Amino acid sequence: MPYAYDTTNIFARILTGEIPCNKVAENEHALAFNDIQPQAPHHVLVIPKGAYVDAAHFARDASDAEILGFTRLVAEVCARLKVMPGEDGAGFRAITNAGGDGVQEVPHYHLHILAGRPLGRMLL
Ligand code: IU
Repeated sequence: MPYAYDTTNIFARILTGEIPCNKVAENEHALAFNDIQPQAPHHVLVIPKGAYVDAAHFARDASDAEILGFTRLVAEVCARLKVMPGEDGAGFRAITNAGGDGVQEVPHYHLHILAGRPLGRMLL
């Protein structure tokens, strides 16, 4: 179920360069940039460059190279933010919202990387 990039999809417009972003890292298959409404001292969104609507769509249809590139960029973001988990208590939270029940706002797959403060238990 590929979707066509269109002018209503803000992340597609960021990928085409039509709209600027505060870039954190990038590789051939993925882009990472700061969320405009950060929920933590560090709040980065990692998105694939391919047109995937959500995590399930990406996991089902992306190529191995795309999945590897995306995953490696997550590691690069954590390294750049200096939040790789270690004995100093550093760490991060990675979450993604999908579909209606997941309350996904932007229909292009994005992984939220939150870090920089104790994030508390996730209580749903
Ligand atoms: P969600 O998982 O789809 O609910 O989250 C969308 C996120 O995209 C949310 O945290 C917004 O602050 C963020 N965002 C952004 O960084 N830049 C934008 O231009 C828009 C939304 I629109």
